[in-house]
Amino acid sequence: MATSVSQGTSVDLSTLAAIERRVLWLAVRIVDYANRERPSGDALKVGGHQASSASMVTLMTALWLADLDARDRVSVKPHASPVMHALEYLLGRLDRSYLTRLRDFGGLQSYPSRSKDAFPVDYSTGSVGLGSAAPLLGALADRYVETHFGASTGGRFISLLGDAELDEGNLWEAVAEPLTRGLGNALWIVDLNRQSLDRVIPGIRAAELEAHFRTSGWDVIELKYGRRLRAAFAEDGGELLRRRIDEMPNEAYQALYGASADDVRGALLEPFEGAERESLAQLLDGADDVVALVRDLGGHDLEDVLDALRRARETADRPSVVFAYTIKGYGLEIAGRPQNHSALLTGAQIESFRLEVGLTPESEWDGFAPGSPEGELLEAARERLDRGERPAAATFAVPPSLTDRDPSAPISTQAAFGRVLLELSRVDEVGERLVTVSPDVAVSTNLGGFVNKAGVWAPAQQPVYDEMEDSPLKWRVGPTGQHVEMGIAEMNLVLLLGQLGLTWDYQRERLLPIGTVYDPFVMRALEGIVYSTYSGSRFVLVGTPSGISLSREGGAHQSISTPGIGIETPGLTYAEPCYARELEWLLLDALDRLQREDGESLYLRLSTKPIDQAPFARLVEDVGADLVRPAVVAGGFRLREARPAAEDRVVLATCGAMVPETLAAADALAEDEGVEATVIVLSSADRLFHEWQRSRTAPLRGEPSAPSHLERLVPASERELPVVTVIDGSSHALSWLGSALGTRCVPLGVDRFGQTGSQPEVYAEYGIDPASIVTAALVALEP
Ligand SMILES: Cc1ncc(C[n+]2csc(CCOP(=O)(O)OP(=O)(O)O)c2C)c(N)n1
Ligand SMILES: [Mg+2]
Repeated sequence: MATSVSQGTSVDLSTLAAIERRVLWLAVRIVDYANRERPSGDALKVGGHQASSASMVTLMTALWLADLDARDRVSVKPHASPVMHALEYLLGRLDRSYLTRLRDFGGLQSYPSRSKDAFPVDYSTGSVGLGSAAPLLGALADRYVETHFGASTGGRFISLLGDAELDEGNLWEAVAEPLTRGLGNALWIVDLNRQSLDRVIPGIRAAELEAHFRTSGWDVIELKYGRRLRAAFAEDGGELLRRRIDEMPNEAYQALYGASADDVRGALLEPFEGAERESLAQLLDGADDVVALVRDLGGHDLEDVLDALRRARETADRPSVVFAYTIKGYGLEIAGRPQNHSALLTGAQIESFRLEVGLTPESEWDGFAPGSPEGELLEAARERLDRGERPAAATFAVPPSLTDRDPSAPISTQAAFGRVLLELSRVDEVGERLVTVSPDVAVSTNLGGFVNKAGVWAPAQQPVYDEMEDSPLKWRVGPTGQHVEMGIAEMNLVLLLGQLGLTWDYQRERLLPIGTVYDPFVMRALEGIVYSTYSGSRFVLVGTPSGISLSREGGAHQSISTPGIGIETPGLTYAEPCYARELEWLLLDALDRLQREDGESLYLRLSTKPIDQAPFARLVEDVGADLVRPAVVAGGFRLREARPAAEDRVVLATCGAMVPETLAAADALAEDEGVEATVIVLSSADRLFHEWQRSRTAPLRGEPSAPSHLERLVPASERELPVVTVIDGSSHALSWLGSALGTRCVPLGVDRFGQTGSQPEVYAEYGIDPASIVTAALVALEP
């Protein structure tokens, strides 16, 4: 019996093939049961992907059972999740009860999910391109923790992706990033079935795609023809057959599926004439089954797949990609059909498939008996894949504060961030866990000081080039560096940040990752941010500079909707401080929170506008840091008090760069209009809102509702007062405050694209200058 040596042990191929068949059955049946048998509870279709799963069954069976070990981490293309469920079940790592619970509430997730699935999933996938790029950046994060703490997983970071997924540009950004070159611990396997969701992919793109990888230094392994085709190529006329198949557009090749033997023969012979035609005709006439011959693809040949995996394993100096030619719907009636992406087998087709695999309605969910050849192969794989007990990553105590002084000169939040980071780098333990990442904007986002001190990271020491001599930047580049300098692609930045924020899980070594990006480009990176937080990653993202306060940079660089994004993204708290110490407290608190089991990430929205620190220093002096600090961290503090006796009173609520304008408006209201204003600063509108919202909705969850910070921030005596909200961003972000306080609210902010000008000019144009705030307060006061 044929065997293949893998992982130092030989795998019996016929046993592996028997399991492969069962995996196909189970994956298909898992989707089938969810759609045809389980009561759905609503009128919507349940869905699931039998054809996309079938396409990967050979690849995944070979990978799981004869190649992977406990150190490897794998990302599975979203539509092949049932294959993973079938394998995990056969390995005894997923309870049988889950097989009938695909897409059920509390059951198996539609697409692999780290946070929601009932069994350990290495990588979440779903949005094509992200889950498959993430492991490449995970391989990079692994190198980082290896060079710093000797904490590599020791394994590989593997992506299993669809061929149409390669349309997603972010994958190519990740491949092109110089830091991902040479990562021998990365492997991609492309399920090349020539079909996307809607159609057969036009043309023959594989050669072009493979060339892109080669140019970027990858080892490209092609698994194109199965052994029957290869044998046919070696015969007389075989070269013609190869040429014909190679040159045939995908649409024409795909049309051969489901065609009769005569039609297949006709299509293959079509371009040839004379002697060539005769030679190929002879070859085809001699073949036992032309239909099976043209379908003989490498991605469904277990032995070839194992050979390819072995070669990839041996390539340690650069990433590998396997182009595995497959058939979408392999082994099923829907194989290769153009519209099969969401097609489901009929009840009759399921019945005959069940018979074909030798199962009955009673035995259809069974695994293999212990002691059977299949059972033994599975047991060996289970042992190899067992990660055992892994200690939790250590946590690091963050100091309560770094300074007890406010800066005497005006300073922007962005500059203050740079200083705080530099001071943090000197703190024991915490300092060495810091890692910063920036997409070519380290200097312009004030990481320069930190980078000068901590150095730039590279896996090996780099020479210092002479031209750097006159530069204020003294960047040492080597394995002890703590700043990862990337190319401009913002998606790479946030995906790497996401992976650095998961080393507590993958390598059980905790990092405190901080990424900086120009705030408007948070939107370019947005899906990667969501991907990372959905994956349970913990990091600090700094968007700076932000808003129209970046006056001279004009509309293309002035962010508007990022506060709303921050408020609305789960797992990420948005904070927009104004003062240096406010920023320091928020950041220190975040570094503590991101280490907690139920922790979260922080998104800091900063600015380059120099801010006079005196109002905050006075507040701390008057009230005491021990009272101001918890309020800052809870999302808001009172900066200026209205005289309670005044007849006309308003509440002005603001944050970040708008605090000075709001204070000026409060003074003008008092002096010119006889109106007294309380100024509250929303250090984190996100935290303030969500805590208030949770307290309001507590009874829905059967919990008692405790007062929220908002009620402390605006006591009952002020709650009826009209409120004006002011933000350098979409006015909508703070406008909820009116309804939260149950009062009239005039929200000010930036609701049109920005433009170039001086700060006072643009503030006036967009209605967030002191005069506009005064007018808004008077409007709010009107009965
Ligand atoms: C970003 C994103 N866009 C669109 C989709 C919807 N979608 C899911 S699968 C798919 C096509 C998949 O084709 P391919 O990658 O070749 O996988 P196959 O099913 O052929 O294995 C599309 C467009 C998605 N999941 N994510
Ligand atoms: Mg495809």
